[in-house]
Amino acid sequence: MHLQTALRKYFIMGSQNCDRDPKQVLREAIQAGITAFQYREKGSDALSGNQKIQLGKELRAICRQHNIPFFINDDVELTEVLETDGIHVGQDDKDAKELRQQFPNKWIGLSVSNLEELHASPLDYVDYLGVGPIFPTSTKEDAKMAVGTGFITEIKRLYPNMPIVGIGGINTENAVAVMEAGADGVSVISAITKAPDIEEAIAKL
Ligand code: 3NM
Repeated sequence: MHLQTALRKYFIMGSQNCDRDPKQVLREAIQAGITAFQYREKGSDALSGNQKIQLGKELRAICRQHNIPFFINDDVELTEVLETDGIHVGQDDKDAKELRQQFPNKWIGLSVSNLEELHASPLDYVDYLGVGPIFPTSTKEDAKMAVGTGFITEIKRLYPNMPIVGIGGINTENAVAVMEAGADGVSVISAITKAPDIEEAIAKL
């Protein structure tokens, strides 16, 4: 799959985001039309060790079965164990240049929250940027300040060829503004995991 196509409806989830079986949530989201998935076990309620690996294997298998690109958040070891299509890292995680050397053929995504981070980032080594939080969010415990959709337009002006996905507080109502600002896609957690109707939510994103 082409990366820009994959970014269009990019679902991120870990067990801590679900109040029911994450495998079932992922299956429903795939059925409803997500274009990529990121496994992100993070925060105080996250799984670790073998439990994290086991759920990762199950979610990876579901994505493989349906041809949905599978990304891992931050975890270099699981990138190898799960044979992911890509890895997404934050500013404080492993350096993108080193990752590129280690994984020449995987997609590498990097989070960017402001201009300072953008200018300090090794953009030559990443395949896409996760830009946000665009809107305020309570899903991420240490989220930075919301930047608004204008930051997406600004990055696209500076780097027209860099694929961008907006993240943070994006929902069925405001996703259109993120796309209109120039994003290639929207990445969401709670807009899907907390949706009363997953099918309807994903159709609107
Ligand atoms: N990263 P929701 S915001 C995982 O700004 C994540 O880099 C962010 O969850 C960033 O869609 C965020 O529920 C949480 O707001 C996104």
